[in-house]
Amino acid sequence: MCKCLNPAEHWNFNENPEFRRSSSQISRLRTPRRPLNFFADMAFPKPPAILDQHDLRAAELAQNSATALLRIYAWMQLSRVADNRILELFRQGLIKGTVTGGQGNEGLIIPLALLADKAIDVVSFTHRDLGGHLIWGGHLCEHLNQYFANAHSPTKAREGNIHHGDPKNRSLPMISHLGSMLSNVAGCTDSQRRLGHHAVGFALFGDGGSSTGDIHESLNLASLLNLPVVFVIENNRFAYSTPASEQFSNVELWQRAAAYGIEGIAVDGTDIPATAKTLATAIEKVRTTSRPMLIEAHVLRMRGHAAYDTCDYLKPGELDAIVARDPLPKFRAQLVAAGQTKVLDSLDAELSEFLEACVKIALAVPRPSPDGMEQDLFAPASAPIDWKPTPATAEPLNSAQALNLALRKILTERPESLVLGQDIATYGGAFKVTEGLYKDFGRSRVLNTPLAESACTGYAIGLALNGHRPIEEFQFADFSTEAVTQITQNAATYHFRSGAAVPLVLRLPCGGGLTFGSFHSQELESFFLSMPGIKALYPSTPQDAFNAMLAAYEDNNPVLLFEHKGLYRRGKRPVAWDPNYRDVWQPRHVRAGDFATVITYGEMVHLAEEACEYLTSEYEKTFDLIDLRCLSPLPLDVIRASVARTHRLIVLHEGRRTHGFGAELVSRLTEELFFSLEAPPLRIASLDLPVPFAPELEHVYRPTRDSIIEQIAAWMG
Ligand SMILES: Cc1ncc(C[n+]2csc(CCOP(=O)(O)OP(=O)(O)O)c2C)c(N)n1
Repeated sequence: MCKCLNPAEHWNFNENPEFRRSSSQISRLRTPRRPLNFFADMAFPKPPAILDQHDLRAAELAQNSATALLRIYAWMQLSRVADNRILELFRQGLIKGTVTGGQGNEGLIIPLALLADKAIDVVSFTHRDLGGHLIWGGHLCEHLNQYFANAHSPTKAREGNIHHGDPKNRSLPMISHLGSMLSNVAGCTDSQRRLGHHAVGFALFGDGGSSTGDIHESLNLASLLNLPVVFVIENNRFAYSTPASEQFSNVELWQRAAAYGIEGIAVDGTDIPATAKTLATAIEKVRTTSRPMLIEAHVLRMRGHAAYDTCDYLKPGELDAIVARDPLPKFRAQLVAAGQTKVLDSLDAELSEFLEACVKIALAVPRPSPDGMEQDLFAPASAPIDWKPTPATAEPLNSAQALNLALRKILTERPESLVLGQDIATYGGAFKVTEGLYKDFGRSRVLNTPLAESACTGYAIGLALNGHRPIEEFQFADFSTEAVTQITQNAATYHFRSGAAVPLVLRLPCGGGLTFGSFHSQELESFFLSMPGIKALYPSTPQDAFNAMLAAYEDNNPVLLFEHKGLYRRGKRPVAWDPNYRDVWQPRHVRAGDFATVITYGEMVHLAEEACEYLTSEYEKTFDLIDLRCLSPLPLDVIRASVARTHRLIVLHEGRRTHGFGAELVSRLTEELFFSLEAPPLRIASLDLPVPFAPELEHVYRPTRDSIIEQIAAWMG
């Protein structure tokens, strides 16, 4: 049974009629994406009739149905000849990059994909699973378009090899970082269950991938949250050139299941009928119990890791021994023995003819155009949310309370929302920002997570892909480095490479000045924002914190919400529903002046105000002080106008100087406004050091009111 969620509570969520209403809103909000079979009405060759069937029923297997076995064979054979042909086309230079074949893996992936309920289930195929992609949907021509990276490629030729999927139909495209997709499957499957679908997730990975931390985090999370995910290890005994003996100790991988409190089994992927029957039973069990399961599938890799791999590392005869165990001829021989020779011969011929016809068509598709690449980085704006105007709070609020109020508003008005993070439930979060939410919204909406930033972020990505809108709290921004792959490689690239939106808010309590030392004080904005595809807000007042939370929430992209810890309890202000809350994506003019433009954000806004006040009274110079508020996409218009007027630029931030956010701001503005500048720009930032602990040291490390005044005064000469 679930150790974390009370199932009844979990399902209340789905029984909420308001939520059902909002599920339809959810699908409307999802970014429209060209379905994989968009070109289906174009002149695609008609597949052999047997391929009209993409499903397999357990009952058919129990009866040893000849048609069911032939269906498995047909898809296996198509997958095999397609993989072989793709390799040939690569060698002819017609496919670029590389290709990783699934020859020897079909005995697992074909029955699995046929048994899955493609209307509701979730999957992320690996680089050995072309057969699975073919079964899940789309015409063979479209899959070939992906390999040819042509104008009709489902990834718009932005991803190669087998990095495509069909997120609209819950086939989540892989990124290269092995292990990363497991938690996405877990999240998307949970989303399906929350929407009332009896879905199962299929999370596939190799024996090499089984060593990654993400695998452990994801298995633990799925077990803890009672997520119906079938985790399948495609154990072909090699990870590139590394044999299993150098990957893990001499253990059966399926036995690791016990450590997660879940069932584990092994299947022999060269025995097709047995594998199919075992999978059918296992999938049904996971579907009905909602408990995850770990399956170790013993499969073969009958070629090198990828096209270029010559397998020199294998012992003499080793590859021959592997090829001799090829499941496909073995299975064919069983069908021949059952009297199917003629059917098989004509099927083989038909499949080859179909493949050649598809190759011909895909080869004729024009090369891709770079048009739209930059526009596609971010998902388009969502439809505006009809927030209920709420009266101003009776008492003024600090930033932590303002964020809490915004979260409460979101959870109240938006049933697709949920909040997750470490210690955020009964404890209310390390900084009490989520205080009281668990009590009022329950565990299905306000979810404590284990210490697993990567899998929890991946889980949130999966939820977001299916129309939920998770808000994840990192206990300290510093720990987001544990989730760098999920944030920067996975979530941030999703729309560009697949057209799917990932509406995700990542809350990052950041900044120093509180004697928290190196690993609880950092500013990570330039670290993350050097990667494309991430939006970021950094509010400096309680009202902006409230507005930023709503604005980030409704955005269709991953948004980092930087929350300076020093601001959580710095001063209270009235906070009210603000119909112009989206203005937080633009800078705020804090004070007007004409001597120089000062650009800053976060806690530094307050220090800058004090410094400007002092400098104005001492030097009789006025400063145009701008609170940037939005760090990505960078809103430069207001700043340009100010610098064009003042002719002097000062950038102030708490992050480190080298490769800091100021470097980007200064170079952008200097590139454009060089000839209107009357002085070299001034950058004020922290030292290029880890954040030191003792207050005396941290005082020197980061800008203070006095050090800001000193540096500006020196710069003024
Ligand atoms: C996290 C990560 N590290 C390294 C790589 C480079 N790499 C690509 S495939 C591969 C081997 C994977 O082996 P396995 O998981 O057993 O899958 P197989 O290729 O054998 O199907 C490696 C090391 C990667 N993709 N991801």
